[in-house]
Amino acid sequence: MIRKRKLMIPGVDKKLLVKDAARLMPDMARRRFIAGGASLGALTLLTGCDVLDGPSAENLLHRISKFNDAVQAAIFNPNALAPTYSEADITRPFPFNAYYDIDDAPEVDGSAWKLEVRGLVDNKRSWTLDELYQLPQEKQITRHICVEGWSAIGSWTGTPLRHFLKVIGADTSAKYCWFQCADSDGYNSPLDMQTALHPQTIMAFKFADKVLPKAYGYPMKIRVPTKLGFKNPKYVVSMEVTNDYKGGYWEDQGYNSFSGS
Ligand SMILES: Nc1nc2c(c(=O)[nH]1)N[C@H]1C(S)=C(S)[C@@H](COP(=O)(O)O)O[C@H]1N2
Ligand SMILES: [Mo]
Repeated sequence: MIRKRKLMIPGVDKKLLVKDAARLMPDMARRRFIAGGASLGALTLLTGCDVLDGPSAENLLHRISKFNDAVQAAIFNPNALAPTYSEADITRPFPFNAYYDIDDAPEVDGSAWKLEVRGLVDNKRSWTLDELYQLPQEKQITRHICVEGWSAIGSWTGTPLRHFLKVIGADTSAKYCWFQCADSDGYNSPLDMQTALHPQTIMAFKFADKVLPKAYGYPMKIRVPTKLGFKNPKYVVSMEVTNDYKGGYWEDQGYNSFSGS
């Protein structure tokens, strides 16, 4: 039974919602939810419901109460595809988010920028933006989900990371791709290799069909629709293929590195 309670903004008790949701889950889903950090964002990933409004918070608990074996199989399949949307679903304006204000976002000079490639790869040379633009690109319209529980649908275009990993001769039996960003106080994030090889994980160069704007990570953002927003590094300057867990900006502050499906 779902207890009726006034949920979400205003007067939302996030902790209670997360607890209620976990209580309703079958064991397997609960384990995955906890492995993913048991956040509002993880709830959004699991259910597809945007948590930060009243009706959908109730809808979310209702959906969880109906989780069955098929849903569980999907949740536990690391190759499951994130849902895709139409142009009409795109959130406008798309939110900016970082640990600083938009005015303090890194100003990257695209003509001088190079993507450094390090670690367990055959070819460690750096890549200019023009060289990267020659690689095949795909467009996706997917939902970006922040760990705090907000989400927004956006359109990103870029090169599947698995294609790039092949081109550079990466050892895909390694555990992580670790990304470093241009932010002045640093930002980095490790991505598990299985997710790096996921067909929807892309090196995004465009947002809404235009060159990725400064706000959203110019010149390159790793777009990972199966993971929470903080696992989507913007302003990427280097990638290291490695077996070492090197931590990440939010991961080091207690956010779960798994944070996704
Ligand atoms: N370099 C860098 N990447 C980052 C962040 C950041 O502060 N710096 N914030 C992360 C978080 S928490 C979110 S929700 C998304 C926000 O992306 P957006 O500004 O395109 O909405 O970027 C992620 N990637
Ligand atoms: Mo986020």
